[in-house]
Amino acid sequence: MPLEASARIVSELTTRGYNAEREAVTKLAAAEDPHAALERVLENVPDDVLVVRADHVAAALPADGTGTAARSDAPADSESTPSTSTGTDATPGRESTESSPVETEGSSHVDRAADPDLRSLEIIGDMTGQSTGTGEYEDFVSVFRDRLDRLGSKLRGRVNHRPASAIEDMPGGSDVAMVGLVNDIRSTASGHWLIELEDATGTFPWLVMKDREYVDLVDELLCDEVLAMEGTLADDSGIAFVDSMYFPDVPRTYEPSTADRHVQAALISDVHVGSEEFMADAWDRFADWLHTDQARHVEYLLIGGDMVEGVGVYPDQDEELDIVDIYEQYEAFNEHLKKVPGDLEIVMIPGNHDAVRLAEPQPGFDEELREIMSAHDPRIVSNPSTVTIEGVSVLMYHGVSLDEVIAELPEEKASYDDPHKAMYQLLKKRHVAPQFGGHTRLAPEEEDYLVMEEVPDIFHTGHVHKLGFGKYHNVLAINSGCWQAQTDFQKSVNIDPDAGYAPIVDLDTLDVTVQKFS
Ligand code: D5M
Ligand code: FE
Ligand code: ZN
Repeated sequence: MPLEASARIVSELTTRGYNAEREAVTKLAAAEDPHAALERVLENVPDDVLVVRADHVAAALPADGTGTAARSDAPADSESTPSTSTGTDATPGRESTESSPVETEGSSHVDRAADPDLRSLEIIGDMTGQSTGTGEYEDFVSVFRDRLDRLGSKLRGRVNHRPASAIEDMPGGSDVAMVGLVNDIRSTASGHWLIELEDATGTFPWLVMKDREYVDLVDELLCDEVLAMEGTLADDSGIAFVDSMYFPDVPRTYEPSTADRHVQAALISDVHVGSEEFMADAWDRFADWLHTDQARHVEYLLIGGDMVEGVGVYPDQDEELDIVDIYEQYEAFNEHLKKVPGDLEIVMIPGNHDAVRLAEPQPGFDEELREIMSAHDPRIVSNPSTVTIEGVSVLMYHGVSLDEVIAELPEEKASYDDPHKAMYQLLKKRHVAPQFGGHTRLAPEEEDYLVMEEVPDIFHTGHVHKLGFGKYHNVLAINSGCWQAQTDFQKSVNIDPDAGYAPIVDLDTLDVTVQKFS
């Protein structure tokens, strides 16, 4: 069956508000005149049907599948073609559809390769509705204390650490170690590096000599990340010379979990509906493809934020808006979401263009927006959240901190062209947004939801509108591109977005294939 014909059929059906069984599409594509056949089938399906089934096609077309013949032979009045009642006679070999009562868009699971009962989906770390922060100074103290406690516990067993306040009382020349938050990074007049570490007792300065191997690591440091340093105390005990640095990191031997059947997930982000640059055609091709045989193993769709373009996100953004009302943008997004198969499990987090608070963690959309985006009943959770699908944990984070990592680190360690390498840095720091105060805004909560307490099997981000993926200590990092063509701003700063791609992950092997729709 030519894929193109079925894609066209699916597209035609979805624009008219129908989903279809794969077998129905196959039958239509095989008709002599698929377009005419489709018209005839739609004339014949009962009004309440949202999913076109193979038996609807069989009943409306003659058994030899020639759509044109059926049309020319058929009476113009198609109200009640006698043979439409069961369909079983005209569809040899087809399983009975006795257990399909009134259909809804969500019931088109027959499209997929496997039984939906095999699916499993669990959310961890969704802070929607859990926000306790008041934005007061004390909240900042508690969130950083929690960060230090939790990431520090991953380091304390590895070094013989002392609190900052105790180090200055130790004799000069002692071996010493400390676990702390990076408070300040400065270069000295002589080209060395001075790094101030902070813990619950105070701060202590650590010096990295310019000729040491660790100078290279200093390039990677961000303020507010947690690490351990080991070294030798100066004679006056006022500073320590760094011999070793330790990061919370992902163990090199990490073994990710995989699904025990062949099942796939599509990981996307940055749809930006409402922008003049939203690529509706590419989206439609993606949605159509999801209905085809090639996509029959794709059972999960993860959307990593920036569903819509939003309003007032950046200066002069309104000049490129196609839809100016934020609610209308979400309504349009929902219309586009409707085009994907109704039997996908969809998980969505917000991004910086979405109508939730900008500071991270961002709670999932409010009730009003959930109501609007209800096509296919998506799971709506906070940014970040971890979703475990078929045993594979996926840490979903929109990715605003990637701008920060890319700006601060040398090109070879983090760049827009290799966004996954910037993600490796976040995995190494075990925190999705270590540095506070620049691009990344932090809403202080009692606990630091941005810490990667557990190692994810897959780390999924978006935001920088570049596609890139790779493995870091066996963790699959994917940054998922976008569905928005280059904006004026992006042109002015030379960001060339990867728009209209969908990375597809095999959950049983963690292999990635990229489907292109632009
Ligand atoms: O972000 C898309 C990418 O473009 C991300 O790397 C930020 C950057 N960007 C886009 N517009 C601006 C403005 N006006 N200032 C700074 N950085 C920008 P997105 O979240 O999709 O806009
Ligand atoms: Fe975006
Ligand atoms: Zn973004």
